[in-house]
Amino acid sequence: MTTEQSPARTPERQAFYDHIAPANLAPLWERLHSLVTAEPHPAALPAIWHYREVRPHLIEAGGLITAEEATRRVLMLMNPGLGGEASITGSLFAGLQLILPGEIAPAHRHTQSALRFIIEGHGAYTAVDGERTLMEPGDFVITPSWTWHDHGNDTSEPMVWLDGLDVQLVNLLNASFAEGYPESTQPVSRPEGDSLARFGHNLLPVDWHPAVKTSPVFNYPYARSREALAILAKNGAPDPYHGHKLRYVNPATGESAMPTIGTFLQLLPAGFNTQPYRSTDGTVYVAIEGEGETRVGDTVLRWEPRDIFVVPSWLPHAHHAAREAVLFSFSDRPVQEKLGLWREARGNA
Ligand code: GTQ
Repeated sequence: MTTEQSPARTPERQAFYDHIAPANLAPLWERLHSLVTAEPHPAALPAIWHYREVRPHLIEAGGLITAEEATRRVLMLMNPGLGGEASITGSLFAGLQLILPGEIAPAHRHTQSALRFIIEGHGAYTAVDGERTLMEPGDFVITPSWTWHDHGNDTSEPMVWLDGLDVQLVNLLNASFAEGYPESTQPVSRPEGDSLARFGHNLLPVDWHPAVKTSPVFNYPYARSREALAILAKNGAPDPYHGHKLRYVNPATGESAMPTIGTFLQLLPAGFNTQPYRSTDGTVYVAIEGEGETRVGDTVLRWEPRDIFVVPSWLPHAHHAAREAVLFSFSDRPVQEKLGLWREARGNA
């Protein structure tokens, strides 16, 4: 029995529905087909934000409001299919954050986890639980749930990064808590690079046990990840569906670096076409290097470095790299995997 069509709404039935509505009751058979669909029907649409078009708006925002007054000066990437929701996919938030020279974004914490993927600028910092990390383009930086964090730019250039947060997931579950820190910046208690030394070299402190689900490494520098991809590309053939693709892991568990957001980095050799592929995790991509296009259903998204695009759940997509390309991506895949919901399909099946 498929659930594509509702039974006829006779006048007698309509009168019944009207009669029970005041009792907070409604007939499932009118809605079953839209509640339990044969396959995913995401409202989110494929979309792209070209950085060369977005950057002037960001800089304009920089003249309108300070990071301090805004708390976070972010232009949200609004999926055009989601009717003004602050979402790029059904479950995830994305925005571009600007910190101008001399500015700080004041310390606060929230139960939402955040990732930062650095787009432009060199050497501004984010501080997480007493440690600062200086950020470079391509770095993947994590703000774990409920950790104090503030951002600052002591350099002479603007700094821009892409924020990815699990806002919609946390709100769906009504599990949002947030609070401000009493000062605008938190005290620094550990030197820069401390976490990476302790946790980022395939070694762990001997008596350390993870207390939280997020990776203890909070900056995965691009220089290192890129080097791994370069060696993979030299050593063997790319996967037909993914090119050379790696996932970021929590070294303490081998699971995703963040519990709610999966993050990935892939290299597509020059001229390479991936085969059509789809999965249930709507995915946000950042083009870091190279040029190419991604076909998503009937839509073609042409990208160059710093562009951001989104592939909604279950839409077949294929990438073409005109030049050797590197893509960063993130999705809610770890959540779906933990719940036994995640699916993928290769080819157009
Ligand atoms: O940097 O803490 O894009 O709290 C949205 C909410 C960034 C942040 C966002 C946030 C932040």
